[in-house]
Amino acid sequence: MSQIQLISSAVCPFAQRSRIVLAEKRVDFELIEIDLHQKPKWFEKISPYSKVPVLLHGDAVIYESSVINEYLDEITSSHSLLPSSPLERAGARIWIDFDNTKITPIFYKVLLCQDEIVQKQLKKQMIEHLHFLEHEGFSNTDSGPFWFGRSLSLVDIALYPHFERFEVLTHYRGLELPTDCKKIRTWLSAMKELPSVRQTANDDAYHIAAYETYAYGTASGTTAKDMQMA
Ligand SMILES: N[C@@H](CCC(=O)N[C@@H](CS)C(=O)NCC(=O)O)C(=O)O
Repeated sequence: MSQIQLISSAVCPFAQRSRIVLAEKRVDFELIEIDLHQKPKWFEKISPYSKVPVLLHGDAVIYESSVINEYLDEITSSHSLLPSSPLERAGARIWIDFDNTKITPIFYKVLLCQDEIVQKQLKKQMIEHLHFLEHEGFSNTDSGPFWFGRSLSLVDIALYPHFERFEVLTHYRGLELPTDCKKIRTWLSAMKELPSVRQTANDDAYHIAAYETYAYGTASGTTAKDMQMA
């Protein structure tokens, strides 16, 4: 296999998804960390959205964490992180999409919003999404803690990083992971024990500091702008 390089940043939850996949699939790769506040010129040239993660595989440039993760899953021969049946694979992609289009944008909106009345509505929406995930999504977990029971999948990996950062919402916005989201809580504890997650994880204090500019409305990066409009 040609040389694989992942352009990443330690703070980035989306890059963390791809780092977990690389670790799970035991891919030999080079990690290139960049400072998102001072993006190198070479990065701006190769990254169409000016965002990490970007995967370089030989001459190919692949971006968007969900796309990178499926690509990595397909080019590596070890156990797949997607189920074998097309129907179950479709189900996995639906929930990865749910994370990308519902949970992730609300996470940032709650944090970026400076108006307390709107914050309240956004927090309510987040709780609705969490209950939907708990009741409609985590339905296969009777045989194990992960999305598809015993085996880890790309759904778990897509969801995990923003749950690792949930304390940021508690700290800045008083939003807690609801106690009745029992399946999510059990799943989160199991995820935190995985070696691939431990290698890429940071603690609450790290994340709280990393999101300070979002919480005080001074973040000026591409992600903050995109999420305001999402
Ligand atoms: N949808 C993208 C999101 C990637 C993203 O937003 N990355 C952030 C870091 S967490 C970034 O590079 N932002 C650049 C900036 O804010 O200027 C993915 O899944 O890869």
